[in-house]
Amino acid sequence: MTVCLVIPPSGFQLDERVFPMLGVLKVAAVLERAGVPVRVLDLSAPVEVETALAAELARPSDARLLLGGPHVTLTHTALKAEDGRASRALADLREMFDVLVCGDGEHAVFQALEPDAPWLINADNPASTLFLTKSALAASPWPARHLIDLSSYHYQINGVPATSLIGQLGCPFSCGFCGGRNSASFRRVRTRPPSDIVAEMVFLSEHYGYQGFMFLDDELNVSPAFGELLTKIIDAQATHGASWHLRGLVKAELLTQKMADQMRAAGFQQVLSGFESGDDRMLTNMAKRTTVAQNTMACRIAKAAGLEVKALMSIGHPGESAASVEATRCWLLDVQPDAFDVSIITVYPGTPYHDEAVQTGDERWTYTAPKTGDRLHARPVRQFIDEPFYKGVPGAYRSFVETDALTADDLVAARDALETDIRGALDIPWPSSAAELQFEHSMGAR
Ligand code: B12
Ligand code: SF4
Repeated sequence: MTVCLVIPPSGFQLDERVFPMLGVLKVAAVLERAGVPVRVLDLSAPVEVETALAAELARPSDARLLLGGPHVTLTHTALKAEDGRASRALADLREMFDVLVCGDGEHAVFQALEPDAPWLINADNPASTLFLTKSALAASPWPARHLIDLSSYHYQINGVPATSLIGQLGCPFSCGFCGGRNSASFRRVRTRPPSDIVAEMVFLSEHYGYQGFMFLDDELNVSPAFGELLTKIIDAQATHGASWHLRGLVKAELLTQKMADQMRAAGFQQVLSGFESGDDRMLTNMAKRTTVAQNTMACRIAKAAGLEVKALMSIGHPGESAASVEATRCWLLDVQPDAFDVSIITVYPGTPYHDEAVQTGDERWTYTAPKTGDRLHARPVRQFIDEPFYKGVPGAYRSFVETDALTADDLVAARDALETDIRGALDIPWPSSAAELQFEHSMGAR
């Protein structure tokens, strides 16, 4: 039996070769380690899609089709607060695939390959042996990057060739727009041993020549082991005579001056943070557990350490209004980030905004913020039809949400105006390359 893992193309990204898909490559790595013949079909570059499809997707009729990854995990998680939408969404997936795998794929994939595999394998459950414990995560192989053409991926951090890696899984917070707050895989912090993370960085640097690393962890500083990781990164560079450029996300109110200074010493050039809004009521409504003042302080701390700040902002929260968007504009002008982006929230299954909403109309669900009673109305995203992207082709932005004060079109207009205004005022250029245009997003390449 040969397993072919497919990295799917994304409908809206013209150039996807920025960050390789680490989850698929992790699954490839465990299969390879177990001696299962495995190939990765990387359809993430449109230029190759047609040829690849023609050549490779003529799959044998008895081949089993598996689906794993965050979307199936989150759709399954949404069943916990079921009102009919989640089972319909899961049924749609079931219609297209033979086996759905929720949660960590490292052990679950072997069950999915058994001849009598059930249609759903749930590894997103800490009571299951399929859920990776911290030690199982530590023992799991690094992503099998050698199975793709890594040289065709192009990403730089301040001029040095860079690639991505994951140091830890999970975030304990419960922001209303964020997927997985009811899912152990997404919520429970599982940290790889700092020495293993650093060994992967050394390998990537020695084997592929990377000098830059983007940490795709949700929030680096929710882990108590972050300080130890930074120390080990500093030591590794001294040992190997290297000078790495790093980027990663931090939770604003947890950023201390000592931490920021240590991050800078470790080679961090920029921190990204989901400040989201310049309006305290919006921060309350989204359960961000931070305030505007704390966000401002985080920017000052980062800048004092010599770190650039990328502010990840979003609009379209419960109760969003022209006044709250204006507060966000004023806040950005006040803190003057080095880079920023503004997205409109999309309500996905597995987020509190989705799971805690009630139907209030034909194709309309309403989430009410518990503390203020402010409302957010969303229409369901049809995963295989809609393209709920944050920023793909410029000018093609759409909103799937509205508030009592702002319609979907108002939100799009407010977002576009906010971005144009702030870029102009702070002299922050628009992304120029195709890769930047397509990957500028809350985890953005820029
Ligand atoms: C990095 C990242 C990105 C990067 C991806 C870059 C890249 N190519 O890797 C970028 C910036 C491009 C991105 C974009 C988007 N993202 Co994003 N992203 C993430 C993030 C932070 C980490 C993903 C990751 O690498 N995880 C680590 C790997 C090891 O885990 P994994 O991928 O889940 O894989 C494991 C399992 O899922 C499983 N598995 C995965 N694939 C397979 C396949 C098989 C066959 C099997 C058996 C198992 C299996 O096994 C793996 C190992 O355990 C996640 C949040 C998170 N914590 O996961 C959000 C997340 C995946 N993103 C999300 C969203 C919403 C988006 C956007 C739609 C945002 C937008 N509106 O534009 C876009 C969509 C892009 C697209 N391709 O269509 C949501 C997904 C919601 C959903 N229902 O799918 C998440 C979960 C964030 C959240 N908490 O809400 N994202
Ligand atoms: S947005 Fe960030 S802080 Fe909030 S729950 Fe998601 S990962 Fe955690």
